[in-house]
Amino acid sequence: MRIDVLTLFPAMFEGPMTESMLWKARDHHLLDLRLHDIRDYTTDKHHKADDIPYGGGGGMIMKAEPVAKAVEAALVDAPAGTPVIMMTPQGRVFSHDIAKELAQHEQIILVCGRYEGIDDRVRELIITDEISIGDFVLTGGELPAMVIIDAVIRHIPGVLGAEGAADADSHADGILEGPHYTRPPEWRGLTVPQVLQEGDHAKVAKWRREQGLRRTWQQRPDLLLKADLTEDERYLLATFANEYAAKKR
Ligand code: 4H4
Repeated sequence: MRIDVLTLFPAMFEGPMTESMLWKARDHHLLDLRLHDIRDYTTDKHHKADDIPYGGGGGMIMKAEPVAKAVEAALVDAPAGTPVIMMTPQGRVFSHDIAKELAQHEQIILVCGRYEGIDDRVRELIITDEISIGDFVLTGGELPAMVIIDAVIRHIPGVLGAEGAADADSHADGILEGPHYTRPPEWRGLTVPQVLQEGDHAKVAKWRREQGLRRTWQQRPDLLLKADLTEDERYLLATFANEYAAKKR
């Protein structure tokens, strides 16, 4: 998979994009990450990539032409339908499902805004998707781009090693993962659940699913409204509610 990142600050990507899983993905040619400095596409002698907003209001807005030229350069030889994604608080909120959707493409282009955003004519003419990583405003789209890259590459076969591991992630099937443990079996008076120590795969899988349901019920009950649950699992949730009610009495 190829990911093009258009940014005014390519150096921001050097650390995170050269560590562990991301580096392995690039080293194994599973990820072709290309950074483009938008400033390279300015044409004036001051390499101006931003300007004051029409109508006043303070702050600066990224100029349309350098961004458009950078996108056009990244789109050379790109497959038809390659997503050109702008990270913005106004976008659809990023999720596991969106990460999986984006991972299906041969190439995606991530456009990192700065300042108060990008001239809206870029959004009208060039951007095909707007994604937000949450309802807050950051100083730039670079960190959201790194979040998106990290989540998307988990769905590229071979990146995680254990095939299908991304499908076992929290949110993969609509609920959270349960607890994880490693050695030692006892630590500061807390013991690893016996079922995990015994290692019966079927029992472990059942325990993990139940623990995921319990954690989802406790931490993110909203997810349960959309999750695909069996009758037994719905019954189990009712027992959690009864346990909780009994404790409250
Ligand atoms: C873009 C700030 C648009 C404000 C930006 C606007 C996020 C986010 C983000 C730098 C850029 C900010 N990107 N998820 N949250 N004028 N990006 O904050 O639309 O308010 O992805 S604006």
